[in-house]
Amino acid sequence: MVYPVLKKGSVEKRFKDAAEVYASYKVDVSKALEKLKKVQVSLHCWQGDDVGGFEVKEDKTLTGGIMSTGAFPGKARNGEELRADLEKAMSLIPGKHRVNLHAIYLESKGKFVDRNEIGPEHFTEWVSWAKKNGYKLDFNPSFFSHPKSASGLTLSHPDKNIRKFWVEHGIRSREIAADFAKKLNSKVVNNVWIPDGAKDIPADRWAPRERLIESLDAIFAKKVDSKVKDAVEGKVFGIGSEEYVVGSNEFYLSYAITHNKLVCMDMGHYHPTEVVHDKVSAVLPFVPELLIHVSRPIRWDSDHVVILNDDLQMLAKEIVRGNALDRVYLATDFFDGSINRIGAWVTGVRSLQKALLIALLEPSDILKKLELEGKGAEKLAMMEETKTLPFAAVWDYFCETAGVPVGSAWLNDMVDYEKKVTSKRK
Ligand code: RNT
Ligand code: ZN
Repeated sequence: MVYPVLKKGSVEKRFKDAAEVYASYKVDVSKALEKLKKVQVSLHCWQGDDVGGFEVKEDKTLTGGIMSTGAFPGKARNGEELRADLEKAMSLIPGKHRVNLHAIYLESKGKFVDRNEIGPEHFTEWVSWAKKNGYKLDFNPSFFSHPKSASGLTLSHPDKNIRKFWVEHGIRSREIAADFAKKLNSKVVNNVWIPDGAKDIPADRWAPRERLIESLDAIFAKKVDSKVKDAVEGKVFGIGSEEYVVGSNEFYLSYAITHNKLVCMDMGHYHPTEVVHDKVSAVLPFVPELLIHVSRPIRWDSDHVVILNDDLQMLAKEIVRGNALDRVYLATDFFDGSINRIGAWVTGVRSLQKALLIALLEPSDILKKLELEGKGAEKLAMMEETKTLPFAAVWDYFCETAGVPVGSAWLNDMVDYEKKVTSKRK
């Protein structure tokens, strides 16, 4: 099927009409678009190959309580392919964005390099590619899919030597982040997530947490480039760590506040009815900045592709209402191996941008005023009415002026790339 490509001129006409509607609510559409343009989403590289990575080893099974299901053909098999796929995705997303790497995406010229041996020299291809394309990079140490994490423990492991191994990995990852910061002259978010936990009731919940504090302190001991932003990511449970997660949300919240770190809140890392949008105003006053892993849990931390659902819209509204766009880093985190992976990226990021645009177009001054005046019905009604304001016309205009396909037209590019490139990978 050929997806509709709109006639030239039609987008602008609808945009002008929409801008008039918004102006009647005292919303300046061009200001909203200016702000949206500045939001750089960190696009997670790991959707491109189902969190496999490029380590030179036989067994690349994904472990650590996270899972990618599906075997859609054409996943990237090396750096070259992954970068090409990322470029394709980026070409269908309006704006300039960032790429989020994991340590397992190193390139070591056919030689096995263990996690405690990685260095900036293994990411030079990524850096030159980023430079060439004007992308900035973020980084993550990888504490999973490794024999030394097989017991389910890494930084909190009772064995001093195993802890030491992972601490070294954490230190080296930070050095890589610092190298990115220097070479790309940009902030680099370096996010620590570990799988550590227990399937069943532990006899000792204390000691692993004490060891984790010690390990984190050791990783963060060295001063690195101030452009490196260290973040710590907790969660409520994982597969195999149902009863106990060493780095729980409370653990890392406390650690971040007392150690001046960023808290990473992943939308899939809380109880099913617990929402991340409520946490932004509760946490941000106490930490320097926030990192949000934009994800979509279904029944568990399933990492489905992000869509424009209520959770996403509420999250965007909270950030925008709090004027916090410059203190909240947005990084996508999902991995669906059952569909076209470029489609997954583009759908996720475009949905996030739509949510941000809806938030930026909200007449929030009016809503806040009605609330203060105790006019509850009017506030609620206004919130409902704003849901059907013509944001889509503004979104289309944003895409058109950014030089990317409008509406579903990007699917033509995706299908074409699948036909010519990814489907040929055997
Ligand atoms: C796992 C965390 C973590 C990972 C990536 C691969 O539950 O969400 O962020 O998804 O680091
Ligand atoms: Zn995450």
